[in-house]
Amino acid sequence: GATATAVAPRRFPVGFHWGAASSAYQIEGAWNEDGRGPSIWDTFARTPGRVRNGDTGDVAIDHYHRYREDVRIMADLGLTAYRFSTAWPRIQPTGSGPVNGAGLDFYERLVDELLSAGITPFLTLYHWDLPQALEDEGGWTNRETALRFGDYAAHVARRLGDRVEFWTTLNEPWCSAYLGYSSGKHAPGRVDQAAALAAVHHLNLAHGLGAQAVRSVVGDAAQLSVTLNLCAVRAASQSPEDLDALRRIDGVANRLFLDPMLRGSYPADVLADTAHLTDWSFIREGDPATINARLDALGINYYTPLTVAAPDGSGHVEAVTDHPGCGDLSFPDVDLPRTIMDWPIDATGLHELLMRVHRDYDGIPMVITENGMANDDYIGPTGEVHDPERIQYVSDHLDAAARAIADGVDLRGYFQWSLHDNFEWAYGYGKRFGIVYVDYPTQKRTLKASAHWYRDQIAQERGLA
Ligand code: PNW
Repeated sequence: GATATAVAPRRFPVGFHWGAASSAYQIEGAWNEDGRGPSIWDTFARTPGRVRNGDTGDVAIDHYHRYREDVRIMADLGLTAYRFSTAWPRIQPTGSGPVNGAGLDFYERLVDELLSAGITPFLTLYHWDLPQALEDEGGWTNRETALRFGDYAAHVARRLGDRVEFWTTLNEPWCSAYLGYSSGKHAPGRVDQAAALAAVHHLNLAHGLGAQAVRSVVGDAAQLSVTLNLCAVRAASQSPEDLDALRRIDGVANRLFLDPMLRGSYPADVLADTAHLTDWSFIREGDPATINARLDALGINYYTPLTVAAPDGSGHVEAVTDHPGCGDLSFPDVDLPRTIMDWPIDATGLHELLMRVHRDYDGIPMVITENGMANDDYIGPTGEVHDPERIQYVSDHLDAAARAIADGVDLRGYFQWSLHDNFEWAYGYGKRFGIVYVDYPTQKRTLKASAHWYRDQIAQERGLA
């Protein structure tokens, strides 16, 4: 172009991981191939009214058959890392019992393809596709599911532990527990706040058992983490009432996961706040120690901040709420631009969140395992895809991440959500998060302007440009 842009000084450490992320159910398709069993998302998506437009992941973006082309796209973008998840129901079709070798074969092919392209695999063991047979026994409300997860993790580690270094147990247990069992917006679609709190504990326990299993199979070579969608929560004012609302939502959204995982204990104030919903008797002796497995890094997904205020005085309590026990709180509108998900955009929330975790949890190394936005991309006359809003969004969030590094945060990587447009859960294919456009009828992939921009940005930050 006509404007010469000075090469910015490198703001990210040598060895920083530059990646993009995905998850099995959102991209793979091939729902009934090679012995895959049904998951709770197959069931949910087939239940009328649950997913917009009746969309399902049956075909998705057919990554199961097109993974070679997709790895070529990653290499072309200069990604140094790729985050994906393994589908439990491909590997154990009913969630327990013998391994389905054909299911593991697929991930072995994918990992080998990545490695030969020089791309580091970041493997997530669970991104929401619970085998339906386990849900039939209570799903995450049942302690047994956590034990089964530990076995599943060991199976994957035995097959791939010789070539995968970066292991993540769970993606966003907040979503599994609260969207799955409290507000019912995600599979399995239950609305029961007490069940959601039991799910929190069993997901935490699954994390601990999974981490233990991977560690014992792979040893110290494994880099272990969990990915949390921590809530960058702000109080509407500094009044004691609003600050107490902040404490409560932070407790349920963040500390209920962070404290047992990183400190080995549940936050007493949150257990007390929710005592009218559950007596927490499902926490057994020894569980907090199991959950407190040694982690090498924490994965953080960040999209948007959340502002909270005290109950409005009307006495009204929402019957259906994402956050158990928080139906009385209010969430005032804030004056910020929004994405087409209606999520407010504010990159300073990412800086706040990184600083807070760094300060409260002993400087733990972190990786931004998801960040990005859904957009109505504009397709130009020659098929080029324009998404200037996404470029601005990513650029601002990278600036915020760089600021956190300058302020002392040990940040190890940044992953775009997502590499491709894909199945956006309850929104189906209606919301596009990709930096690569997918024309669903033909499965044709086209790099959006943001993908070209990201390629240049990575090269520049790595000193290759
Ligand atoms: C994350 N919420 O999901 C997931 O890890 C991805 O699979 C997903 O595609 C991406 O973010 C974009 O949505 C979330 O309602 C879904 O607060 C919903 C919420 C948060 C995260």
